Amino acid sequence: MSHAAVLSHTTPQAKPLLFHAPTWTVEAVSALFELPFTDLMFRAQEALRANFDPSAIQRSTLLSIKTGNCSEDCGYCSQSKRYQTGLDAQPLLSTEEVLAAAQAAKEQGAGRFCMGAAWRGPKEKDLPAVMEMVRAVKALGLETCVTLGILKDGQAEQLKTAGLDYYNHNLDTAPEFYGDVVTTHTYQDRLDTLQNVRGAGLKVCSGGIVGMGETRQHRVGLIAKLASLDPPPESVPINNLVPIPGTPLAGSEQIDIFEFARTIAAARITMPRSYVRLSAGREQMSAAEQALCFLAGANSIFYGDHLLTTSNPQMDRDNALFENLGLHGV
Ligand code: SAM
Ligand code: DTB
Ligand code: SF4
Repeated sequence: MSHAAVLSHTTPQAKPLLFHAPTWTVEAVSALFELPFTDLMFRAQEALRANFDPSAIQRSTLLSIKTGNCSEDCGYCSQSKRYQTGLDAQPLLSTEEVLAAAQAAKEQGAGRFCMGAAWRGPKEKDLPAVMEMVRAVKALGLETCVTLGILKDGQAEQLKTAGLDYYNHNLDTAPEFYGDVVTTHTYQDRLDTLQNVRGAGLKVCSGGIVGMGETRQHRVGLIAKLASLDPPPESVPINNLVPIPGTPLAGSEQIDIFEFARTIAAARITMPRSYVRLSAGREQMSAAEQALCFLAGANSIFYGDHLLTTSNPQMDRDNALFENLGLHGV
């Protein structure tokens, strides 16, 4: 060992007094994407194994509690009222309906129940009903998550008092591409909501979508932005675009599976203690493609026959996949 190396291991100055997570610049994330594929997978497995049981997969079940008729123009979404997607809109479900779905999810083995509403954001009059749902689901012993859009000051605190664990609000893509996908709200609106959620002491679930016609640099930008949130989100959903006929992004070119796996690996390496979720788009993937995503460091899935308005693999198919790969759900 060189003198300098010995010094750096023994001098007190070499030991930082406080632990600081590394800051992930766009350049540093870009360098990860450029690695040879097998090196990237290896780095992702190292990061996963340093922090998690690599064969334990967190399972969240989704329910759409209010469907369609949304004022926003997100170019990927079946629920915007601006696009003819043939969706059957539904007003807010009752707590009884939500509770029955949560009970079934619990019996099937889900650990978390996520409730999604097609709102720009909740109105004051909407919150008490959602809070009642959160209380009821929490009382079943499930972790709770809601995704309701942009929150106004004080709303995150109200949800916290109802026992909410996680708030999902995705950054979805890089800041410079966001305006190509959505024009009715801004990237800054999304960052502000994430800050409100953090400020209320809730756990953050935030990720994005790939396959919207973005460049690799935009995928890099998304991961760098998520990883630079301080602290980073506890849960990071990576969605593969589910093309919805009638939406502006319906004709986007499908992303190459290796590029998708690279995005998952970059999320794993830059946010090593977070759950990285292989999210929408799983139904269109083969078992081998999903296994590649687990090798890339994904350790969470949506579990249940439905996402919000589109379908997800049947639970018995997922159970068979887990059995085959020696994975277990948590
Ligand atoms: N309205 C709220 C909002 O926009 O934050 C919550 C529901 S919204 C449907 C939640 C997330 O689902 C979006 O941010 C996006 O990441 C994802 N999503 C929606 N449609 C999708 C699609 N067609 N393919 C992949 N992901 C999609
Ligand atoms: C997330 O990142 N993906 C979920 C959840 N958070 C709310 C939603 C996926 C939606 C896929 C298209 C649909 O079913 O409408
Ligand atoms: Fe509305 Fe959310 Fe869909 Fe955007 S993603 S149109 S805000 S439901």
